[in-house]
Amino acid sequence: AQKACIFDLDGVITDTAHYHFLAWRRLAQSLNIPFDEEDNHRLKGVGRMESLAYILDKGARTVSDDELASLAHQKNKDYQDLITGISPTDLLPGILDAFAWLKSHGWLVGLASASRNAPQVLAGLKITEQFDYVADAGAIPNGKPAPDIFLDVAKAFGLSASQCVGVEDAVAGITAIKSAGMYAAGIGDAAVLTEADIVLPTPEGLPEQVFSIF
Ligand code: G16
Ligand code: MG
Repeated sequence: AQKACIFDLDGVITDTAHYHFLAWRRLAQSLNIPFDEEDNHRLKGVGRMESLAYILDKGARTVSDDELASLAHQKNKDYQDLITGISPTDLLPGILDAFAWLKSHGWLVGLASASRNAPQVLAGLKITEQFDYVADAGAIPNGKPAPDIFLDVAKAFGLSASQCVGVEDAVAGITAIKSAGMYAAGIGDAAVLTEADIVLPTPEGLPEQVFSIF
């Protein structure tokens, strides 16, 4: 049967997760709200407005709708500054090998990133053409940990969840993959990504340890 691999972007294909962290920490600091690595883990894979709501809530802060929009804009501006100049050297180890394996074995390749900046990041990395389908984060109402974005890709491929492997670095993302009923490969720390079916420290090994046995 046809199979598909559905990738997350930030933290799986390239380390933009770190740039999101820097931009959020800068925004939180400007509001005098503490922001640490643990907050960062909770926000990985979580959409822009939901992340902002989490930070404001942590600081017990309420703001007007106008200020909310301006804070979100500020974070995105900082993030976009950090990702200008992103290039193929920013691909994480093993990613190009994973794409090559998938292509040579006839799998479909999808992207399920919560980021509205995903198309620019793919273009900078020069991997846009590796994807058969890229989900439009702006068109999906329920963000991760909801399964919607992964189900959107499966639907675009005409596949059932059991034919799909999801690859994620975020706790919210692994939850989304498992709620979608898919096989979840985590990239990172097994002690953090406890819901994943398998966890690898980096994308290296995806072909041998995940795809070939699926
Ligand atoms: C990413 C990041 C999140 C970020 C979200 C929205 O998701 O992990 O930290 O808040 O996208 O990004 P933007 O503000 O660019 O729309 P993913 O799913 O690629 O890990
Ligand atoms: Mg991610």
